[in-house]
Amino acid sequence: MRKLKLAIQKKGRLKDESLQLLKECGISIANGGSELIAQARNFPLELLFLRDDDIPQYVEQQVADAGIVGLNEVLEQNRNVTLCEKLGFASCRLSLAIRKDDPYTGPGYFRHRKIATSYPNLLQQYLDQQGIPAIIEPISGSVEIAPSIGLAEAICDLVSTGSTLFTNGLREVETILQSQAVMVSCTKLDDARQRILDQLIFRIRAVNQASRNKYILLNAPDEALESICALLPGIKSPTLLPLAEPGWSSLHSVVPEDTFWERIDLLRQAGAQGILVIPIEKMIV
Ligand code: PRT
Ligand code: ZN
Repeated sequence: MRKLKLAIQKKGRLKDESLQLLKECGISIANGGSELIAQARNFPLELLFLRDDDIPQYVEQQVADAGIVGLNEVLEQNRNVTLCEKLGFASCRLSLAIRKDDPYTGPGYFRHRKIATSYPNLLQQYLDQQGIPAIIEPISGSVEIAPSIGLAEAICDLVSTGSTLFTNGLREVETILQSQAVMVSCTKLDDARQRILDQLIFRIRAVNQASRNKYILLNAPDEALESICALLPGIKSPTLLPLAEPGWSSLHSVVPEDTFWERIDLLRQAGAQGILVIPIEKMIV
């Protein structure tokens, strides 16, 4: 039987969450990534464990059919691969940072200054868009120390919490890319492998939709139902069931995680009681 060869990071920030995502998709892996290659037990998938920098190239060259890698790496390398799906983890941003006490008035600050980075192509694109000539110093690691050792006046690096910049006396002044882990695939997959990839992405969407939403149950007096329903549109519309007590109903719906607390306050003001909120495991819309 045909299998989809999926490259994931061998060691590093993306590995555990890539394996966790596959697990939540119901895919069980025979070994936890100690070897170079592992097989899925219950899905036509073979995993290749690689350095993240190599994944876009291996997918382009069809050594792997698909891969999970940071969008930052895909765009920096500009390989001929298809971007299939944003995966919602390993979120970070590629930002420009300067010494914290330096006054900053805008991107013009970087004119003719030296900027150290591991992302010279993305940085060059940004500088070209801004029409700012600057000197790019490409380095492969420890970018954050470049200003303190006198290698550059500014840096362009990935930031997530901002604590690395802070500890090195730097401050973030411009974001040039929002990144996260993505699924990429080879541009010429055969039909059988494309079908497996589509099935995998279908499952990933169900898992990610579920994690962005909560299932909500509440009781409400019938006269408050109209305003409460307007606050909880759900997937199609909320489910309403009469309670044993006359004049009251139970309402079930789905609420997005990011606006959850604001809505709870509005629901209580509208008369909702006995609110239960439950995680959703999979969500197929
Ligand atoms: O060995 P291999 O080449 O496979 O791994 P790697 O060391 O090149 O990559 P790794 O594991 O560090 O990162 C893999 C991917 O994780 C990156 O390509 C990004 O897509 C994503 N990611 C998410 C990050 C971060 N967040 C991140 N914070 N990658 C790196 N960082 C670094 C950043 O470079 C800086 O040094 O963390 C520091 C900043 O973090 P904060 O939290 O202090 O802001
Ligand atoms: Zn790497």
